[in-house]
Amino acid sequence: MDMERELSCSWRDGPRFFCEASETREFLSPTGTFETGDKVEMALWYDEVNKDSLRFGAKTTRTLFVGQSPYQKVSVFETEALGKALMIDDLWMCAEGDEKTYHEMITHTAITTAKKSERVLIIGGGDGGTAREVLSYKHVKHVDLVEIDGMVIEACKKYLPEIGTAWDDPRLNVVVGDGIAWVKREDLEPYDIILVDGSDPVGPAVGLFNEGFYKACYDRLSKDGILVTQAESPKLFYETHIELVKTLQRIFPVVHPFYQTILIYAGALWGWVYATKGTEYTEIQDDLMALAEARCEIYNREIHLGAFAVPNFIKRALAAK
Ligand code: SPD
Repeated sequence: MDMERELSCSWRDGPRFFCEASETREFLSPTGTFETGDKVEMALWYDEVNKDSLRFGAKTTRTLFVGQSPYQKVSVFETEALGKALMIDDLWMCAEGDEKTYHEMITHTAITTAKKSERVLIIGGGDGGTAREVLSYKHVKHVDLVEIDGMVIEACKKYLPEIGTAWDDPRLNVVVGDGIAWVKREDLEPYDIILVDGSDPVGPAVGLFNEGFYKACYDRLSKDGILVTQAESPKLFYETHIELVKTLQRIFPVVHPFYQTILIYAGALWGWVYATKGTEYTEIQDDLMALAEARCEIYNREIHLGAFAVPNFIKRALAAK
């Protein structure tokens, strides 16, 4: 292989990384052989590793931010395929080229069916994408966004301003604090919609997958209130997903999981749960759907209705005790 020989150990050369081959090997891709001591260029990939058996990765061209908060590791990268992306504890949270699917689905499924959506609570959502979608509606009067980790908000404001475009909206009240404690407060005015936009169930987000938390959410909702929560991959995190749907079924009279594909998320097929005090996901309000369809990249009436189609393996699991 036509490769310059170098003797020094691994080093960084701008955004390109190299290492020294420690043995002679033949590779299929790129085709060729390198020998001990050859300088080998390495692409810098960041992978979300699941159960030590699957990787979901992106080739990165720049590391913009890496920090350790009291809660978790926060990283922002520039990726070749999906633009800038946020990882928390080495798990993908959002990527510019892919985030609209997630933020549109978590937001508009609730708003287009809500009888009232003046007061909205977002738990998590530190990248600002969900707040951006909620605040796109002029009739929304007040949004509380309660994110436990100030570092996530600051990193996203600085490095992902294209995602959080509504930080300065006067209707948005950002609280850096514990969302679980927030929903237990009995002095709060009821919310018409609660959106749980937390991260995966590791670190501070573990408590967002807990019955006590969702009971408190139920109590904080207004008469016709709607809750939508992210619910992990139904394939890769099957038990977590099923358990979350069943937990919500013990609390809310109407509960429907729904699905959409998110390229960067582990398992690609992603789940959310729609839980209400009575409203059905089919009760679409035409004027609100028209507003959503006018602005969204993927969300529309057909996507909304189709997303609630439940795969058989999930139907069976939910039917079983
Ligand atoms: N690993 C994916 C977990 C998704 C949870 N929320 C994403 C944050 C986007 N606002």
